[in-house]
Amino acid sequence: MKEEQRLLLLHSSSLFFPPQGLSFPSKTKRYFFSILLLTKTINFFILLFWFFIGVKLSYGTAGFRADASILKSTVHRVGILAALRSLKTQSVVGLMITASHNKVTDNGVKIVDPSGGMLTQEWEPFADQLASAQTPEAFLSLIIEFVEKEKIPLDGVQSAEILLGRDTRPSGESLLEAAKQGISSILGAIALDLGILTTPQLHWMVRARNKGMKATEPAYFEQISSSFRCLVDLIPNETKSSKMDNTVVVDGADGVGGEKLEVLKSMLTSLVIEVRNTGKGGGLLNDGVGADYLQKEKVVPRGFCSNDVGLRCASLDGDADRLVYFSVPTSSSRKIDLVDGDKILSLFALFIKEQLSILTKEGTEKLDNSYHARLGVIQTAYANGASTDYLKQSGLEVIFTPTGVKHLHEKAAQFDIGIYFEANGHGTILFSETWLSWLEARNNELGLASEGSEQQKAALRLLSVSKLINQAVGDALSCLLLVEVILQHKGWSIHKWNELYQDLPSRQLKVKVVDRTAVATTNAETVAISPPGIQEAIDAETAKYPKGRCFIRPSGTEDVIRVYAEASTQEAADSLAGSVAKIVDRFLGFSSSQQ
Ligand code: NG1
Ligand code: ZN
Repeated sequence: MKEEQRLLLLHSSSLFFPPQGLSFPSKTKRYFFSILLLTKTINFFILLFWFFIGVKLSYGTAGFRADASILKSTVHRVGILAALRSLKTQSVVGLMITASHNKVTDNGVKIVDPSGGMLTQEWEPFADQLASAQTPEAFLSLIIEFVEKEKIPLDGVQSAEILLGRDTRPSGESLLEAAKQGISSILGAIALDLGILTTPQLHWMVRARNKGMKATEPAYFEQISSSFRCLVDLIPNETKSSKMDNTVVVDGADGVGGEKLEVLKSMLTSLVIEVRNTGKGGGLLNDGVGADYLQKEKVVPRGFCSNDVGLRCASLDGDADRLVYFSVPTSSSRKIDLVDGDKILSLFALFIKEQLSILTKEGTEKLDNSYHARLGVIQTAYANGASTDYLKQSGLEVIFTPTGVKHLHEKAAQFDIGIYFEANGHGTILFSETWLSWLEARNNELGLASEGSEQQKAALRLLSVSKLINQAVGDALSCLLLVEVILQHKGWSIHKWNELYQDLPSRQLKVKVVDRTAVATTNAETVAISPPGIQEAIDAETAKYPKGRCFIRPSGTEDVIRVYAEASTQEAADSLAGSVAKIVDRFLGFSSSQQ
């Protein structure tokens, strides 16, 4: 490494030293610490302080997340990491500042890989090491070692480019500055600040840039609105004429999604979108609103009321990568009928399967029907058991992966068409390049042989879906448009859709424990292999409940153990989750469990 580069890194990291968790609220403390910095015992004190604070960040399910006040140094380091990733891959990467559905005082940072997906898992351990380096020198030697091991061209000759985005959190601006400083401490690295974006927009833009496509916000809106309009044009005449309500009311969670949806809605035909909780009315982000709140609490969000009984409503999370639907069944209760990610998945899977079978039906002579797309559906253990049964009964191949988009996405990419969703509403449909090329060719053939035929319409619909739906990551805005157009295509109300199957009652709890890493799991996180004996205790409890299913796992985004339980009645699911939370407490915890 060049001396100039070494000094730049050392200087830049010193500015953000000490590391996360050690932010100083007052000038006095800062002064006190600069004295400490001069002593030879610094490492000892820092470690001691660090130890007592007990904050250990890990890259987790979705990057680093914590209270925003302790994140500056971490974000600065992730800026450096993003620049290294760009140099290594010789491609554009992204850096997003968001804590998604978490409370407004939290924030987070994650890297978007050149493909538009999450940072490669191979780099996660290095991210963890960087985040917990205790001195600028230790930090620098970690980088030197890693750069050598990965053969990263860190000579200032190669250039690196990082696209930056953030959600609407007030802490976002200063954290973004820290990221920029991190990036600028790598010679040849350039940061391009794209301002406030939804997380999926940034993923989309990184992917587009690396494919040589236009990677601007207008290009994003143009692609999803035009493919939506194509799908609307392809709605069968029988259902077009049905008296379906084409209005959807959307809860924007007082985050970035609402304001982006306001732009998008003006570019659509045949759909009226009313956005509430846009973030402009002074409402607090994710507070009593948003997809995560609805999925967990199953009650009417702020801004909705008894006048909304029967309407088709949807809700985004704070950075618009999750989507759930709901309706208010009666004016006398705050309860909602939730249509979660599993049901969005089911709707998408039905539609895709239907179009595939039209496309490949026998009868059109001299055309190549031979490519039968392999369609896969990917879920996690949090998927409602009733959804899995329904999908399997519908003849679909269902696969389970551990929690976290990176796992689901990776699995889905192994199919010609892979549909993945988390119950919380995060998901998308991936189309393989090979299959899309075949589809393009098939569409051309059909155009010549039987233009306007049902088969060609099916090909066009599938091509439009592949453009509408975000190929990089789950995207609430594009999923919303796809749900809406499929409902119009089928002439279904939200109630008809919700009746596809009935959810098994479930309950999710979180339990604070001394050390959540003490729980290790296997089998797509459904079996705990440590601490010893805990799984046996959980099994014994679960066996007491008809249709009982229960598992525990450490959260990747919060310092808790999550407990998930299903059973034949809500009381039973609540009771099973409660008993297992107590087991977790007994094996690992202090004594407190909360939802
Ligand atoms: P953790 O905190 O690891 O459970 C949560 C969600 C994930 C995913 C990430 C990223 C649940 C049970 N877990 O992860 O599905 O969305 O956040 O935001 O919903
Ligand atoms: Zn999110």
